[in-house]
Amino acid sequence: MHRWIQAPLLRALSSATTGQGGTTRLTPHDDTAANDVIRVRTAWISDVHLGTPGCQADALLDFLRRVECDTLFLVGDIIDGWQLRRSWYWPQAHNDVVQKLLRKARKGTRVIYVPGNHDEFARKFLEHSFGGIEVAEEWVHTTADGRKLWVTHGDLYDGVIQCARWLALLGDSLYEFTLKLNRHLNSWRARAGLPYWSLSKYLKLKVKRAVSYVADFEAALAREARKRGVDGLVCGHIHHAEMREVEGILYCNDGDWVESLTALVEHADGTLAIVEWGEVMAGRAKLTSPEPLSAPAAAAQSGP
Ligand SMILES: [Mn+2]
Repeated sequence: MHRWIQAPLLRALSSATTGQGGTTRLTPHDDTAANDVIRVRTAWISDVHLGTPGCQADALLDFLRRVECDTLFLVGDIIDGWQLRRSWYWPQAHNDVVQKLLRKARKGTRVIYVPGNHDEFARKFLEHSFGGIEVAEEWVHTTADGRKLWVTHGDLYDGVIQCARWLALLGDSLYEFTLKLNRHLNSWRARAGLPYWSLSKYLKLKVKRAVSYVADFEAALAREARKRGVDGLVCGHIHHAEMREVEGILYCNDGDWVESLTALVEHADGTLAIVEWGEVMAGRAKLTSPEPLSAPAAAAQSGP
C-alpha cells in the first residue's frame, strides 16, 4: 500500500477504535451491552436504505428491539427512493422495520425523521406527522448536560452531490456493486467460519480518505454548525461513524445500517457514544454460547 494512502487509513482506523473527544463507545464489554434492554435518552440512526438488498434490516430490528429511548432520530436515507424507482425490492424484514418504528412512536418514543437525499421525497412532507413520526428538515437537540446538537442528514453540504448529481448517481451504482461483492464475499467468509468484514467500508476508507472527501464534508458541516451557534452536530450520509472535534465543533456521524451497523446514543447524563451493533451482537453470541473447555486443556488439568 502506498504511504500516502496508508497514513490516513491508519489514522482513520485508530480513531475508529479508540473514540475521541471525551466520549465513550458502547462495546460488548460494557455492562449494559450484556443486558437484554439498553436504556438511553436519545438514539440516532441513519442510512438504513430500506428497499435495497444491502440494507441489514435484521440487525436493525435487533437494535430497535433492544434499545429503548425517549427520542429516536431517523437521520435520513431511511428508505431508498432512488433504488426503489429502478427496481422494486421490499422483503418482509423491511416491513418489520417500518412497523417497529411506528410501534415505538405509538408507545411513547418521540420519533423525529430528518430526510436525506435518497428519501428526498419525504422532504415534501416537512412539518407533517405520519403515525406519530414527525418529519422535519433539520433539528436542534439539547442533551441532558445542556449541549446543543444540530441534526441534519448532511447531503446538502456534500460537494459531490451539490455540484455533480450525475457523479453522485454513478457513484451510487458503483457503490451498489461493491455491496453486492461484499455480500458474496461474506457469505463465503461465513461458510469458512470467518467473522464479518466489510469490503466496501475498507475500500471507501482508503479511497475517500485519500481524496480528502470526508475531511471536506466534516469541515463544511462544522462551519454550518458554528453559523447556527450550536456546540455540535449529528449527521449521517457518508456511512462512516465518527465522533470527534472538528474546528471546535463536536462532529458526530451515526454511521449506517448497510455496512457498519452503527448508531449514536446519548446516555441519561448526556454522554454520547457510538454503538457498534455488529460487535454487540457478536459479544452476545459469545455470552450465550460459552466455549467448552478444549479437549487438550481439559486433559492437561485432570492429568496425573
Ligand atoms: Mn445520503
